[in-house]
Amino acid sequence: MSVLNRPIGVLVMSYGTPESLEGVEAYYTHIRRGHPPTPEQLEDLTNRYRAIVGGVFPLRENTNRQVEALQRTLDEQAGAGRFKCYQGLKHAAPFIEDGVAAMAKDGVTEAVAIVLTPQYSSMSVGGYLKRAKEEAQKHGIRIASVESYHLHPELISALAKRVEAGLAKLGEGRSDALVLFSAHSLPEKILEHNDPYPEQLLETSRAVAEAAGVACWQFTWQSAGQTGQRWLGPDILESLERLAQEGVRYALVAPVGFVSEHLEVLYDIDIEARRFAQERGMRLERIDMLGEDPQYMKALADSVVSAARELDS
Ligand code: FEC
Repeated sequence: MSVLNRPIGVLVMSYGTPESLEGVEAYYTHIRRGHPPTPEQLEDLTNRYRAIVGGVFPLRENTNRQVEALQRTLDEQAGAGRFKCYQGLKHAAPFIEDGVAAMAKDGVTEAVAIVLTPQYSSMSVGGYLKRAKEEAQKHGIRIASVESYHLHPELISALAKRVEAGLAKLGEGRSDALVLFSAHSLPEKILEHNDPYPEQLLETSRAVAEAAGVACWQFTWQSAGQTGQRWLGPDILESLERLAQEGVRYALVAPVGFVSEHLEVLYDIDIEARRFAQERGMRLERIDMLGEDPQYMKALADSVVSAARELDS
């Protein structure tokens, strides 16, 4: 029987966010691999969450909606019942291991693991997949994985449309605007092992710029951690400082390493970077995030269906 004739579990993985302001400490401790944050670090993070939403954590609902939309897209594309989606989060419940256990409980024996972020790094997507595979092995589930889909034509087209709409927000400034593609920074040590993350991000940015007809663009990092190590740069604030000195007055940020609205977008770009730009006489706008965009869902569904074919071999 072909693999496409039996139900296959789809472990859809995302970062995770706290349940409430009281849950921030446990969440932060998990991110820090069991080391609790100092009171100052905890206060800083709690204040950032307060600044964006005052106690609501948008990533939770956004991820729920994305997983539901992917299920609908897979049902349409492959037929209802062929795939069943389960959620697995990196730093919050339901954790990756909970998602795999839920599949096992339902009798799933074959599955595809996919992370919602499009570009691969050994430190990000690689870490999610390792946990998924280890847990699947314990339950006797055969698992195929999607490592990246950063150049899928539907993803590029969805992002290009958002760049075009974002430039339109700048009105007359659009013709002088610079598009600043961005993604979460990682410690520089990933470069020691030829990690594909920086190159994949540049490839996504280049393809989106080309599809949107944008000639004036740069790539920058954002949201680096305060860990004492060197992180990939330049950071978005350094880039904005330099651009302001060069006379750039309009910038559109396109965070192509993120797929929904959450802290790193709503605080780091919409509050911190925007204020920083304004103080330097620049106007900064951001593209709308992908959320449940049908083209993004198609990119995810195509990636799942082609990974599922590996289960046959
Ligand atoms: O809205 C939310 O509640 C969560 C937003 C959020 C997303 C996200 C995505 C990525 N991260 C990545 C790497 C790191 C590394 C560290 C790290 C730390 C944090 C902290 C918070 C946080 N991250 Fe995150 N990240 C989000 C939130 N991240 C909060 C802790 C405080 C801070 O630094 O602000 C450093 C860990 C360490 O201490 O060793 C590394 C990467 C992504 C994008 C890919 C993905 O979605 O998985 C890479 C969303």
